[in-house]
Amino acid sequence: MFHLRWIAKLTLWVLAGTLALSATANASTSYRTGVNKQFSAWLKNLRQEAKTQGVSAATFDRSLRGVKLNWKLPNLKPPGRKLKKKAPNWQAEFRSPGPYFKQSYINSLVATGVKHKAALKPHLDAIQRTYGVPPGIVLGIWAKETSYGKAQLRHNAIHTLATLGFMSERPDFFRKELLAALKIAQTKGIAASKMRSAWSGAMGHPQFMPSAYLNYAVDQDADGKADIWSSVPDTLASIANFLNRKGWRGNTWGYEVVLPKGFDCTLEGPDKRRPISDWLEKGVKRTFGRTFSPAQLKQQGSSLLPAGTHGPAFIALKNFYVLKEYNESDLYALFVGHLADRYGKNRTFAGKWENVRGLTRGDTFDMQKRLVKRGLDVGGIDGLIGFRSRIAAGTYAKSQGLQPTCYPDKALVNHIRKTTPL
Ligand SMILES: [Ca+2]
Repeated sequence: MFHLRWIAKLTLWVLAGTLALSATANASTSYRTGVNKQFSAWLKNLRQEAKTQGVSAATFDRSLRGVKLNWKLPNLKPPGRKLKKKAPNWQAEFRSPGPYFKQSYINSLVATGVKHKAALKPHLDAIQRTYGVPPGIVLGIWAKETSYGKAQLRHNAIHTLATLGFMSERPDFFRKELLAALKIAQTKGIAASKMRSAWSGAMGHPQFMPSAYLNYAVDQDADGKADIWSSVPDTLASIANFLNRKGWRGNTWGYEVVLPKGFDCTLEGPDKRRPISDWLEKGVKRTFGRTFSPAQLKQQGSSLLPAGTHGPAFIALKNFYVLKEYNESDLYALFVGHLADRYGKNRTFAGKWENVRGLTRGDTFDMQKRLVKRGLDVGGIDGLIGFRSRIAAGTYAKSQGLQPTCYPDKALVNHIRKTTPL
């Protein structure tokens, strides 16, 4: 009896569950039908705007034929719903900067890059003559963006931008990029189906957004098209043109250096740049016993300490900050510069990246709030350690009579908690 009753109960429960599920499915289907209708209206409106910007109805219809909302993209904000964004993991421990420069990864990029450098020499030389950007830097960006064009670009730029322009965290930004992509299809001889991109709409080997393509892509192989999807010369020249226009001048991004004992790590950052000769007067030296030429001594350089005093130190030239125009991370710019150096002589950093783990993102967030309360500039309370947070941590340590390392650790965070209540 009991057994039968149990089965009956279970059946009811399964039935109820199925009904509830199908009700949810129906609600979800009708919700999506509604959203698809809004998307169609949005496209109609966009078609008009595109027309006023010179995109013909034929180009528009051809480029967006069969477009569907892609519900799998990250950070979507569908109409009437909340942003589906992954919240920062405040419990997550920071990785130290060291693993970003994994030697096996760099060595494999160097091996491939050296081959490309030899095979592409005539193109790279011509590009350097025109844009003044050395081969290693151009190859370094190509490597970092798409592994020298090997990375798979899984999206059609126009289709992914249509979803992001319609329902994402930054709809205006992506809508403008979508219009720029349509202009490329209209005026640059590139078919929409050819414009392969990452989910974000970053296109081709150099990962240009469509507006960057319109501003910086060039036709190096003179076939009439700036083809950053299948022409390597066009790709490399487009990267070089971007860097030239952002202000790249000369041969290098900066130099690894050795700091003297007791060096003031709070002197980091682009607003404290000074001639390299001044840094030498403070006891800074080049690594591996190298010296600076008289011309180099006159260059303006900033001290750069991605792991504070717990890692290699660098003098960054203005060109380093040009690389940050490509991607705003210090580590990205350093990676490209370091890789460029290694195509010449494959030698790793002289300094050692120490393990500086132990802090969570929440710890850093909390520390930043307290440092701001003390009137220090942390460059934004975001739980991330940029150079302004490093300087603020160092400045705090100095004010407390502690030895500054300019990279926060548990002991420093606890010290700040005690002295600076919120
Ligand atoms: Ca071309």
